[in-house]
Formats: sequence, C-alpha cells, structure tokens
Amino acid sequence: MSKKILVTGAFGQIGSELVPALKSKFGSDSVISLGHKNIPEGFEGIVETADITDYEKLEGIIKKHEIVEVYHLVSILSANGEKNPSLTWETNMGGLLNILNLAKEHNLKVFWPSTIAAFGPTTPKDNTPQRTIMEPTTMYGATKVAGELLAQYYFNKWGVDIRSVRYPGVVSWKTPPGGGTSDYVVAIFYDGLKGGKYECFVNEETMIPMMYIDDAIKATVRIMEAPSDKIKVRTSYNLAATSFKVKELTEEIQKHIPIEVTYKPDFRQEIADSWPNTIDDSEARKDWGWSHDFNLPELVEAMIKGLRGKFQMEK
Ligand code: VAH
Repeated sequence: MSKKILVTGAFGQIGSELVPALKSKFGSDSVISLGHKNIPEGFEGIVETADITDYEKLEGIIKKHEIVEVYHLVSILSANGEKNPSLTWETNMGGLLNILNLAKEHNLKVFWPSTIAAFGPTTPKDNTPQRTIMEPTTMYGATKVAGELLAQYYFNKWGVDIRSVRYPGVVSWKTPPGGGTSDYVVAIFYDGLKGGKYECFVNEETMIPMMYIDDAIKATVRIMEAPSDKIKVRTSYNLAATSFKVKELTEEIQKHIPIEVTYKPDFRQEIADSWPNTIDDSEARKDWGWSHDFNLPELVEAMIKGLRGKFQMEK
C-alpha cells in the first residue's frame, strides 16, 4: 500500500509543480490535492476541498485517505497579505496550527515553507546567516517568523516531525504571477514574451534571492527524505540559489528576446527593500545535502522555453 500524501495549497505556484513531482515519485494515487477556491477545470487526480481553518473537515480528509505526510503550502503572500493583514494572520497561522495539531494527533510528517520574507530591514543583508535578527515588516513575514517558532515548539514538546525551508522568491512559468512581491520575476517573462515590454513595480537596482521552481521542488523533496536525525534546524533552513538585480535579469533575457523594461515602483518596493540580498544556506548543504542547479542563465532559458510552450498550447 503506497503512502498517502496530502498537499494543501495544491493549485498554487509551488503546489502545481510539487504535486506532479510527488505523483511521479510515489504514484498518482499517493497524492491527494487539497484546494479551496482555485481548483482548475479538468484537473486529473484525487482532489479534496476545504478551508484550511476548518479543523474538522481537514481531520475527516486525513482519516478518509489515511494520510501519513502533509506538504502544507497554503499561505497568503507578502503583497496580498498587506491588503488584508487580519485574513493573512488567520489563514497563515490558523492553517499551520491546524496542521500541527493534526500532525500531533495523527503522527503525520509535515513539510511547511517559510521564506526569506521572514527577515526584515534590521537583518544583515549580505550572506544572511541561519540564526539572526528577524523583524519583518509585513504581516506575511510576521506569520512566517511565528510559524517557525510554532513548528519548533511542536517538535520540541511533542516530537512532531515538521521540516521547513525558507524559500527565496520562486520563479516558475506554469502559474501566472500571484500575490507575491517577488512575482515581478515571473511577470517580466509573461509580458516580455507576450508584448515585448514590461512595466516593473520595483526599480532596476532591486536584488533579492531567487530560485527556479525545479530547485525549490528538489529542496522540498530532499528535506522530507532526509533521516530525522539529520534535521538539526526545526525552525526553518535558509535556502538559496541565485540573487540578481532586475537590470541583470533584463540583460540576460535580452540575450533571448527583445524586451523593453520601464520602472514604476509601488508599495512593493519597500517590501523588496526590506529583504536580504544574499543568503547563507551552508547549514542546509551540510545537514541534508542541499545543492542548487539553476543560476540566472539557466533560469532564464528554462522560463523562456517553458512559456513559449505554454503560450503555443494556449493558441
Ligand atoms: C512573496 N513569493 O513574494 C513570496 C516569497 C521571498 C518572496 O516569500 O511574497
């Protein structure tokens, strides 16, 4: 009997690529995709619908499918989070608390992503250490710092086997840009390929840690495969791949397609400026063998190839 895995937020940016990766690794019937209001038409697979703050509904799904592992991806991200901070707290913290209590009651193994948005303007910006000042200025960041401490508490007090990484800005083409600040890196490709120009909501000097989706999925699967005694950090591991300024990204894209980028910074500039430039992820590399594959050139090539295929199919 193959193990049963629940993915919450299964239809978001990470989930829409993690689900196929888990299916190919463990078999299609192993993966149960939990959505709420964003389940795509014609999705092929086992789907459940629930509000992440509904404990009873979630417990029913855990029992029905005999779930043993949960990848808990539901989160309201940084930009959308500032539009409704109280909903962000309720969703991000209420959801995580439900998953932690279910894990405690049903002996579940859990993955949950934190983010480099858990750092703030007082955090050392270059080669940000694993343990450092964490005073984020967004509600999203506050929920991630609180979530990291909650996860560590459940591990220390009840032995809940929850593992976590601090994702950088994740870059992918399968889902359109969402409610994140880092989504400018996705939007530049969408608009660039569609119309040859892009108006960027942060300035050309903006530089934050980024990661191509394949690396993010690789880290997610790898940390969950690691033996428990290798996981020395039970808040969340720093994770990094590459960092680049918007102007460097534009120059790299222009090697492949003509694109004109203009700049009109908005409220997201202040959010991006509060985050680190580069991250020290040496503990993840030491403890559970993390390594990344995509630097800026490879990321740009993969994004252009993927989107060309996607747009071709949509014609
Ligand atoms: C966001 N994509 O922009 C997320 C991420 C580091 C950024 O956490 O909110």
